[in-house]
Formats: sequence, structure tokens, C-alpha cells
Amino acid sequence: MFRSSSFAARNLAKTCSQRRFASTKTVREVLEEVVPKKQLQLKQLKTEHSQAVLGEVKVEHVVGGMRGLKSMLWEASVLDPLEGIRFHGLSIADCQNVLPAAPGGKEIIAESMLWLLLTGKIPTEAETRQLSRQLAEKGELPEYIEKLLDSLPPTLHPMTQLGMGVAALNHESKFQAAYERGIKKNEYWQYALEDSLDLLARLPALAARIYRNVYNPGQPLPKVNKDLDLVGNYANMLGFGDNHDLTEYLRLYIAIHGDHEGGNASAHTSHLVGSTLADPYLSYAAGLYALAGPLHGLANQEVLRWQMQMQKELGDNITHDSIRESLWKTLKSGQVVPGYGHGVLRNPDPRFMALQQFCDTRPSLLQDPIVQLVKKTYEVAPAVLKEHGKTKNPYPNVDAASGCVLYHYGLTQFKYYTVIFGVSRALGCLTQYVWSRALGLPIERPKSLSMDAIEKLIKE
Ligand code: CMX
Repeated sequence: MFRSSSFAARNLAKTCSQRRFASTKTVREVLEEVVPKKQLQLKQLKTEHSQAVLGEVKVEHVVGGMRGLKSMLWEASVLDPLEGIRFHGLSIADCQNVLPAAPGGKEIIAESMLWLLLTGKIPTEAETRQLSRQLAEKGELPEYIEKLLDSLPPTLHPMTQLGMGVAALNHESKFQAAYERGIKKNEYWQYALEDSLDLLARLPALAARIYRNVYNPGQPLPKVNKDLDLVGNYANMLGFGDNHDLTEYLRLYIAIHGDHEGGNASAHTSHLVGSTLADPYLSYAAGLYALAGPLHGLANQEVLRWQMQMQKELGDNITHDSIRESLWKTLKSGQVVPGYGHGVLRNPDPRFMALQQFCDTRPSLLQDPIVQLVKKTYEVAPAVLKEHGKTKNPYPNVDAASGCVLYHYGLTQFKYYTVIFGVSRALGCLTQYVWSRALGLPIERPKSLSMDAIEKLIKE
């Protein structure tokens, strides 16, 4: 029974229910059906429409970070400035209606989101469970990776460690080994899929080992439990397995944060590196280092630090006026308000709203002073940012909300928050890696210009 799902969601769910009672397929079997159709679609685009114009390139694009320039193919999701993200046409609310949850849970899980991103189809519950088991069976880390992580200084930023671990896992790359053997181009995607699933399966153990080494050295780490979903295992290995609400929050956060079309810095970096036929591990490691910048993924760490500083300065009696003053203080000191603004969005981020809704259903969260402060800041900040007049989007993005809930449940180490984002974003970046190989996309090579060359072109 679906709540108020959109037309796209009802249609997808209907198609899905037609095979709901048929045999359970693996994600690879479904992809084998979908890939030829997509390959045909691309062939038609190339033969029939290759000269169609999608927009103009202006000087503002070249000097303005290519904002809004339509120049990349990205299959799994499209971001609308006003509505927010849609995964194969489905909004976050649609996904919450139709994607299977974990046993005993209500929130979308990473496996059902991954299935949707990869195939454009809604998995049945049995298919989701089967994918969970498939991932859990490959979830342990090779010994050399454990040794590598254990040898790193605990003061090294967790994101640097995550990128190193992911890059070193390319020792296992089936894609790279097959390439060296000399496989055909039309076989690339199958090895890309295997690597992507292997990497996703190991990310929880990798990320949890970093957490253990940095924050709880010497503590035992649980093994991967084959009966748990990916995020259930992640929460368990982080030491929060008995906290049902935090596990559910992580499930929701990781699923809805999994993809945000292709132009954002981490997705784009991963896509660019993958286009050289570097394997999925190297490609995603590169994406992680883009995510580690404060204007991108590191913002969730910055938001909480900033909100807690505000809480300290304002004391017990926090009012809208005192928050307004504090916002102006940040802006006047030349800093950005972390968690606000976006390169594409021009409305409050629906991911922020979904996380707020999660809080609204839990009284303990609603009573938490830092959760209350995030809410109150949202009531004031858009007007202040409008008055400030610089940002094109005065509304919160997902990072404005993500950290305070983690903090409430006891995951208090801000520096670790971007790692959770990194575990999540692998869903979308690795999905596109598979699609880029399935579609035979070429190496990326846009044209750059010097300022003299731009002026010359303008004169001509
Ligand atoms: N506070 C203050 N000023 C802001 C601002 C904010 N939150 N957001 C944008 N601005 C400023 C920009 O710095 C820029 O100023 P200059 O002209 O002096 O360079 C101006 O407004 C125009 O920027 P914009 O076109 O609206 O935004 P961009 O596309 O250039 O940047 C983003 C987008 C997210 C980097 C920016 O809004 C920002 O720095 N936000 C705070 C950090 C943050 O929350 N990042 C997370 C984003 C989500 C994610 O990628 O994970």
C-alpha cells in the first residue's frame, strides 16, 4: 500500500509488481536486460540528435565554475533547482513510499536505493534481502588493508584515511585485471559492476575501522553479520548496533544522500577519473578527495562546529534575534554560513526536509538543544541571507541538518561526519561508473581557454 506517491512512482511500482511474484533476480541479471535498451537509446541520440543544441556556452560559464552548463551524461538522478533530486524520476518522498526497508525498520536502505540507481527499477523485498546478503558475504577487509589503516596516525583526517583505503583496495580490482588480460569494450561494465559491488560491500568495514582506530583505539571490531543490511552492519561496527533510531537515521541519510546528479565536485571528479578507465576504486578514491573540501562534503562537519559555537556564545536563552545577530557576525567576518546555499538548488533541500521530518517523529530529538537550534536557525537564516544579498540560494542544504542528529545519538566526532557522506555517495558514483562503461563513454576532455583566448574569440 503506497501513501501519496507520484505518477512516476506509481508507474514504476506497477511495473515492479508485475514481476514481484516472478522469480527473484540478481541486480546483475536485471542489468543484463536494461543495458541493451540504454545502449540503443544512446545510439539513437548520437545518430539522430548529435547536433541538437541544449544551451549556450557563455563567458560566465567559463569563469564561473561551469554553473548550469549542460555538459555531462549522468543516468541515475537529475536535480531540479526547485523540486530537488529525483532518482530515475522518483522524488525522495516517492522513494520512501516504494523502496523496501530493512526487517524491523521503516527507512529506505542503501541496497534498495542502489538497486533503483543501477537499474531504474524498484526491487522487491526478496531482491533487496538477496543483495544485502550478497554484499555482507564480501564485506570483510583483506588483511593488508587492515594493516595499512592500523599503521596510519590517528591524527590523519578520517577522509584522507578513507581515500587511502579505497585506493589501496584496487589491488583487488577485477576490472583492472581483466583490462590487462585484454577484454572487449562491451564486457567492461560487467567487471565494473563486480568491482563496484565489492567496494560497496567493504566500505562499512573500512569506514568503521577508521572510526575505531581514531576514536576508540584498541576496542574490538565486530565481524560483518551476514543477516544484516549494509548500514545495519555499519552501525554495528561503529558500536551503535543496539541503537535502533540511529541505525534507522543512518539508513535514511545514506540512501537519500547516495546520488545528487553528476555535476557536484565529488561525482564529477569520480566520473572524470573513471573516464580514463582507471578502475572503480581509484575513480571513487578521487571523488572522496573532492568530497573532503569544506565547500562540499566537509560542510556537515563545519555546520555542527559552527552551531555549537553559536550555542556556546548565546547561552541558555536563544532567541530568533540572537541567532540573527550571530548569523550577521559570521557573514561580516567574511565567512560563509555553513549548510546554506547550493550550486543548483533554489529552494530548501528536500533531503534537509526529510531529515527534519525524521526528527519530528522522535520526541527525544525534538527536545535536544542542538536539534532545536538547527530548526531555529532555519527559521531565521533565509531572511538574513536574502538581506545579505550574495548567495543565489538562501535556503538550507542537507548538511545543515545531518550532523545534529548524529551528535544527539552519541556519534559526536564531527571530523568523522564526511566519512559517512563518503560511504553514501559511493552508491551514485559507482552506479555511474558502471553506466559509463556500459555505454562506452569516452575519456572526458573539455576545452579550456586562457583569458587572452577568450578576448580573441569575443572580438572575432
Ligand atoms: N553564506 C554566505 N555566502 C554565501 C553562501 C553562504 N551559505 N553561499 C553562497 N554564498 C556567496 C558565495 O560565497 C558567493 O560569494 P562571492 O561572490 O563573494 O564569491 C556568492 O554568495 C554567490 O554564490 P552562489 O552562486 O550562490 O553559490 P555557489 O554555487 O558559488 O556555491 C556553495 C555553492 C554550496 C559552495 C555555497 O553556497 C557555500 O559555500 N555554502 C556553504 C557551504 C556548504 O554548505 N556546502 C555544502 C553544499 C552541499 C554539498 O555540496 O554537499
